[in-house]
Amino acid sequence: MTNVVTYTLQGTIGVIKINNPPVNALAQVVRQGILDAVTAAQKDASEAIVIACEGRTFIAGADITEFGKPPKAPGLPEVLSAIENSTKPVIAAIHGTALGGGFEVSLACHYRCAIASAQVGLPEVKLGLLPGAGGTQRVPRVAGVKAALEMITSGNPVDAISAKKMGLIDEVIAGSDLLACALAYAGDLVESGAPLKRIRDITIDPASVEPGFFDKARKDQAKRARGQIAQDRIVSCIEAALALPMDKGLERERELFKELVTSPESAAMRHIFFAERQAAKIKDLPADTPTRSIKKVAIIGVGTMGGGIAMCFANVDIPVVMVEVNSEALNRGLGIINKNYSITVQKGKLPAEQMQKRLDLITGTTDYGAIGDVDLVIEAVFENLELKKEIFARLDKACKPGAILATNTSYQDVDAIAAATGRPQDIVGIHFFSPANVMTLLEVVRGAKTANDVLATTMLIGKKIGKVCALSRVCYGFIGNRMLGGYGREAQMLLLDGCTPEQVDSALEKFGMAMGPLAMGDLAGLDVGYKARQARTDLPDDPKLFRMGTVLVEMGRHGQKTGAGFYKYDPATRARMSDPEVESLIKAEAKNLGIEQRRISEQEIIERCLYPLINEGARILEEGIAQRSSDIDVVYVYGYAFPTAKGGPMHYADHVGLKNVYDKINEFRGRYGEQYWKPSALLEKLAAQGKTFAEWESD
Ligand code: T1G
Ligand code: NAD
Repeated sequence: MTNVVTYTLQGTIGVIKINNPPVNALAQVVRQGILDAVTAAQKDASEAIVIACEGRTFIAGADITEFGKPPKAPGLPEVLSAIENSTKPVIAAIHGTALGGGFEVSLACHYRCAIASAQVGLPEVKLGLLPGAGGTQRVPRVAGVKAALEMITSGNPVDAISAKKMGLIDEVIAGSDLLACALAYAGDLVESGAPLKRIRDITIDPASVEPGFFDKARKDQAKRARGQIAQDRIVSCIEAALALPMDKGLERERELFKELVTSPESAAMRHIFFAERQAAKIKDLPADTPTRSIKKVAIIGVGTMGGGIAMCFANVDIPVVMVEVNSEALNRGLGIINKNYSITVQKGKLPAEQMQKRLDLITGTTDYGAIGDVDLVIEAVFENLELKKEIFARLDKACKPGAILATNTSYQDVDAIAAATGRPQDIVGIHFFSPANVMTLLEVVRGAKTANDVLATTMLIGKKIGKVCALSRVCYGFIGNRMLGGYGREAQMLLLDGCTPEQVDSALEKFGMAMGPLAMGDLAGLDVGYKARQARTDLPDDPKLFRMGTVLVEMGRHGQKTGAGFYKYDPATRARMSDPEVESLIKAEAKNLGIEQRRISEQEIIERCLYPLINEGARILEEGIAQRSSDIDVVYVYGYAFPTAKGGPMHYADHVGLKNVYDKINEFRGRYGEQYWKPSALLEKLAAQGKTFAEWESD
């Protein structure tokens, strides 16, 4: 027995205790330990066995770091059949999150008890996998086929009380001392002569689903899979649970699990799992860097972004003061917040009293004097550097020493904004994505003088409001928007070369992007990009550059907000429709520019849009703007809906092979010119060395 898994006899109950921080993942040593303990318990005086965990949670799944490596014995199925075939009742005592293989361990037990705050779930689909140790066969036997399908294809956890209603948990423990209660529960089971209740012995009523149920389920899953394949395989497993005897069903599940665990989709999604956690770590910041307490927040400007940002803080019970130029703008902004919460309540996703509680936390003013006591200010006024500098100079006077002053700018120079104050160490960029209360990403922009505790505090408060944070140094557009330039440019160049807007967007959507670049432009507003380009002085003097965007804006077609842009939009459903008028406009412009149009393959569309993005990502690494290539992947997956099943642009490039990417960029350089297609030095070097971005580490 190791100190990771211990086995003791407490009275007549054998207790298997797992202690494998941080989340008791089922590493080989844990699997071996459980197997040894269950085997030992069969021969000793115990009358029942309790499996419990130390630390913050019950087993949170298989050890994801072991995937992609040669499997080590014992396999989890072997451990689970030892539990299930135990001659003495085995009880799982659950706290925290029993997830994936951890929940499957408990489902192999004869009984499950949990504290009320516990959660259980099978999140494998979020890693491009499926429950590979009986979850797809045991859950439908207990909770029914439909509930199992929802639980396993969504991967979302279920709280203990709901799990009890579903039959997945037998006992919700009222007390706080889980082990004591579990021992008592085990004792009661022994005393009452409770049977060895094995889920595998339950048969599923074939009439519990209507004919064609699984075909419909496959179609539904395919609609929202965006390049993921796990959902489809999960439907097949649950179908097998209904059609096959348990052992055949387990075999089928294992087969499909093995297919997924070796798939590039799952490798990409596991990459993002760890990349997200890595991104939260700032390399040169000691883990024990002190943080400042954030008890009250102010937001300057209650426009599109300000309102959503306020909701993020009110949602975690932090009071917010909104500051606007006048009461009309203030009431408009507060009105939008109220409307957004009402919609969430109407959808049944938020209790009305919760809405009121959050609204009560949000107040408004036009007086900067009213924010002297806040701990954090986030500025979200018009995207104009001079205006932002003016506001920060005012904040410098109005706010208490030690308050963090942040800007939500999308592009502007955070150091220039900091220089407008006498406290540049307290200035940081906190770049939310629209809609701010929905999008998960937060780009934290580190100024040249930003203090370590300000950075550590910003990363921490970002996690507290449910965001995934990634660090960027100061440059125009930081990581995400800077890389987007080439992606958007080529999408419009492809129109002049012969594509229709639908051809460009559907190629990227088939690749897995939630929305193609031209439709995304229509959503954000073509005028936003147009104004930003008008303000820039460093763009090449090329009549082809963003030509169609300019033509459409000057015609008043600003996108969804004017009902037409690259597409026209159904006023009722907002559905996009191809517009022959735009297609003839494109042909006319191409003719004016002397461009001979031609048929263009989907592959070329994808390469011409994604490779500039990857190339700029490599420059961003070279310049130290991003700490690691996986941070860039996190930015794109959580900020720009890049498909998780591709792992982000840098992971995708590594998957394609940097030599291939480099060669293709060079080919485009030859065809379309040096100014847009010069390979970055880092890409050139790594391609020559046969290395990957993941292997490259900044010094
Ligand atoms: N394996 C390895 N490491 C893990 C891990 C796991 N399953 N879960 C977490 N970690 C690490 C994580 O990288 C981080 O490390 C630290 O633990 C804390 O995590 C056969 C195939 C449990 C809800 O998908 O959802 O079982 O950065 O920062 O916010 O059917 O972690 O500190 O070095 O996320 O409190 C299924 C994954 C696996 C659950 C805790 N299980 N984990 O959240 O902490 S597949 C999962 C989580 C499987 C079987 C299949 C969360 C959490 P570091 P954290 P947290
Ligand atoms: P917006 O035009 O919708 O709102 C700006 C608000 O600021 C308006 O309500 C205006 O009244 C207010 N304001 C202007 N001057 C002010 C002052 N002196 N004091 C107080 N309030 C003032 O703009 P937005 O889209 O919310 O963008 C705000 C900032 O967020 C910009 O820097 C923008 O680049 C950035 N941003 C926008 C998005 C997006 O998708 N819209 C995404 C990320 C970041």
